[in-house]
Amino acid sequence: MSSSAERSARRGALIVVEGLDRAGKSSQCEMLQTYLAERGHDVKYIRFPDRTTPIGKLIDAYLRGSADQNDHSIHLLFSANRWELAKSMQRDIAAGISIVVDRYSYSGAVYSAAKANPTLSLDWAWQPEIGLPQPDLCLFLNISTEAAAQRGGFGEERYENEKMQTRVREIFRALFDRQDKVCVIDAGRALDEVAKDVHIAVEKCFVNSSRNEPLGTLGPLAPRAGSVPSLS
Ligand code: DGP
Repeated sequence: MSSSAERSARRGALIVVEGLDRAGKSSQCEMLQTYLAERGHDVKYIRFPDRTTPIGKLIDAYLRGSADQNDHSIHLLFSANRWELAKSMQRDIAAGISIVVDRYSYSGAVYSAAKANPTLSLDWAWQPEIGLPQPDLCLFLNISTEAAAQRGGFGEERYENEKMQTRVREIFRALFDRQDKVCVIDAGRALDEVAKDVHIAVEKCFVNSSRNEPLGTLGPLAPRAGSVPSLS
């Protein structure tokens, strides 16, 4: 089989970029999309929440503060917003298209659990994510809360305050202790330096990934145990 035939026979990769607000996710996603396209990969970019769907419009109003929602209801709407796209993501991946995703189930579980609502634990929050497409790689752009706060625009939406972001950062750490396929990248540096590490991690994923197997689905969280990956 020729290399181009091999490439088209292989499924695409599902690559998620996560991080605090203002960690630089959107810039890195854009740069990664360009990087992959320039190397001959078919690639798409999507972001969650997708504010264009009817559910996304409810989420948008909630985030901007023009509508209120019960913590559990909004949590399930965020998840439903991902489920809306699940089938088309699976179709694209099967057709050999790689997808770069700006936020995913990890933000979904973490931001809701960070509200410290006693009936909305991380484990509860993860449940509706089970069965969604399983990323081949989750890149966590790690930045301190203080550094994120200093970047432009912080404070415009509902969760953009230091108290919430500090909780979010702690809970990402707890979640990633219970997940594999996560790569933590120091995002407190210049864009190009961060991009270099992103590209190295993605190249490794392309070489090592189980892309000869069909795309998996997210399963339950591993039990709480083991060492905590360092985010410092
Ligand atoms: P962004 O468009 O990436 O700036 O995300 C908007 C905000 O929504 C951001 O503060 C993170 C938060 N967010 C993203 N996904 C979810 C989710 O699934 N659940 C909750 N509760 N918050 C989320």
